[in-house]
Amino acid sequence: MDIVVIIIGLLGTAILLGAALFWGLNRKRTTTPSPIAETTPPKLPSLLSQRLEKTRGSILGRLSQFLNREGADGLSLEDWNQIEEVLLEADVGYGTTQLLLNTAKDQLKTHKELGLKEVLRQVSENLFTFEKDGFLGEGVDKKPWVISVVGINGAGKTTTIGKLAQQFKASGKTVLLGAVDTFRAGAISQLKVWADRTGAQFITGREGADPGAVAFDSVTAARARGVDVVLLDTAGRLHTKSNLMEELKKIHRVVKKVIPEAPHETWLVIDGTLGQNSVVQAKEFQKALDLTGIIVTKLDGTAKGGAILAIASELKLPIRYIGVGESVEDLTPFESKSFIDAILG
Ligand SMILES: Nc1nc2c(ncn2[C@@H]2O[C@H](COP(=O)(O)OP(=O)(O)OP(=O)(O)O)[C@@H](O)[C@H]2O)c(=O)[nH]1
Ligand SMILES: [Mg+2]
Repeated sequence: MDIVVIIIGLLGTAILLGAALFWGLNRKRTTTPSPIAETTPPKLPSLLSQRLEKTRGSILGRLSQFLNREGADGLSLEDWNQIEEVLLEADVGYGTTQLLLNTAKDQLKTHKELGLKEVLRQVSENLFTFEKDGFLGEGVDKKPWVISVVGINGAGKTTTIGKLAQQFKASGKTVLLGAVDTFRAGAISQLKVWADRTGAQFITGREGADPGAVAFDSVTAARARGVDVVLLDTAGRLHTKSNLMEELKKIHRVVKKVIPEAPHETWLVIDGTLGQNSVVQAKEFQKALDLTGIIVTKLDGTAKGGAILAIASELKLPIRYIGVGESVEDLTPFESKSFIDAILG
């Protein structure tokens, strides 16, 4: 009997305590909202700004004291020299820096109400106006749409192809990856991993097989199977090795035997950490091949992202995508406005 009374007593106490706790918590939540919930959350920099943090630091971080100055009188000769130094150190390149600064000075003279930031933003954006930004989905009406991906060793070609395959698949396209790099040990299996991961079809030859033959087989198979997009992963090569550049031309000639207007796109992948040095290489590729676009990778780990301005203005080619990390989603169609916003704030 005593035990029953004790148990009932304990249960009663527990219920009362529980109710009090519940009421207390609820009251706290409903009647006294926390000050954090009432204030607007701090504005986070966009994901792109975060990924471009180092370049942002090297440009915005060092230019911020000048960016709000208005009109030509707002900046002294010494200021302009400092601005020039910042742009050169951010790998914008000598010619492009002069072009930007001269145009900016002219603009500030005629538009006294404008600040340096707006002017730099406008003149930078004008460097990118020769063709539509980005690529995904655009023009892919020919089947198969053949994209040849070229560039120096380690630029990020194979990884970029994997990311592209994922994005094309996600937009409902069928994809075939052609492992034309039969030269480097491990290159075929590296691409095969991406094919398996993304569910793309895969064509290759033996290690050391003729790259032209693999390109031929890839495009022929894609046409026979009604595949939407073919991505050809070519072997990395130095722009100075003329025999290897000839090999690329040969690959393209062979592809034309199957589809005369292919490759529809030839994208040069540039390692963004090389900064200004990449412009010379890119020009050599441009001399040898009909490049239709540029992809700049590894912008997440470098302060040299300003080189994109030099690449765009000197090569006069559209930047199709930028790589801002190693995982599949870290390839984004290039959009000049967002890029400039991300580095100029
Ligand atoms: N951080 C970062 N790393 C990248 C990016 N793109 C590629 N990488 C890395 O760069 C390295 C080289 O990439 P690959 O795709 O093998 O380069 P590749 O041009 O195919 O190289 P080769 O076939 O030897 O000519 C790998 O470790 C990639 O993970 C990027 O946007 N950001
Ligand atoms: Mg590769």
